[in-house]
Amino acid sequence: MRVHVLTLFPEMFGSPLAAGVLRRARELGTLEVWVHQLRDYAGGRHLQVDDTPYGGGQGMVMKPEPLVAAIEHVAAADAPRRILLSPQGIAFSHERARSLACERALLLICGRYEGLDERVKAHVDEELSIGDYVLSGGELAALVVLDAIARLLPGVLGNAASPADDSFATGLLEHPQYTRPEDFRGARVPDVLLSGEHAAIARWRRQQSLRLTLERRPDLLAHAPLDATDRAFLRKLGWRDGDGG
Ligand code: 9D3
Repeated sequence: MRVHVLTLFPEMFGSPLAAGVLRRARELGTLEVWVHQLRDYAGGRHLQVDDTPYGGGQGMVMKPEPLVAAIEHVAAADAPRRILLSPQGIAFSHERARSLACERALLLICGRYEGLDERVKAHVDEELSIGDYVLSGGELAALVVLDAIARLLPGVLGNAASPADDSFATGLLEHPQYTRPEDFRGARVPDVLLSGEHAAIARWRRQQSLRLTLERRPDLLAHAPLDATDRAFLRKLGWRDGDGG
């Protein structure tokens, strides 16, 4: 997959792309990332990319000309899916990551200032937000989206950690994990995990997942694939089918 990024802060992408999964995906040749400086597409003596808002108000708005010139220049090469990171976007999700991982090329457009001229939106395919909090620009959101997609590309994780086992892939929060030592400052690893009884371990993990999801993210239970045993266990904990959306 080829991913283009359009930003006023290319330097924000250096370290994240040079470590971990993103580095690995690039080394494998599975992922190619091209970061473009938006200012290179600005005109005038001052290479201005922003201006005051029509109608008045606080802050600055990104001008349409540099953004659209950059989008058109980058998109001419390999017709990427054009994605604008924006607080007004649709909520990014693992499901969205999975479907974007099937694209041949993406263009991630990062805004700054109070936002961008509305007319730019006619030149993008979709708008994504990564959550209900205010960031100072789209760059960190683009990196979040890129990380979530890169780990789904074929061969990036290897067999050890299959993305199919991910939480949100199973629709539930993950069960707790333990490693050595058996006793850490008096806190012991649950006996069942030391028992070697694979069926009992699987049951315990499933129940922990269900318990944690009910406690923290009951909204997930509405869409999680639950069997009759799961439902019976959840009902014992006070869950009523239909709870939490
Ligand atoms: C003053 C009103 N704000 C809109 C909610 C202005 C504003 C805040 C933050 C305009 C742009 C930004 C910068 N944020 C992003 O570009 C962004 C973002 C975010 O702030 N939260 C979650 N996801 C995203 S994706 C891009």
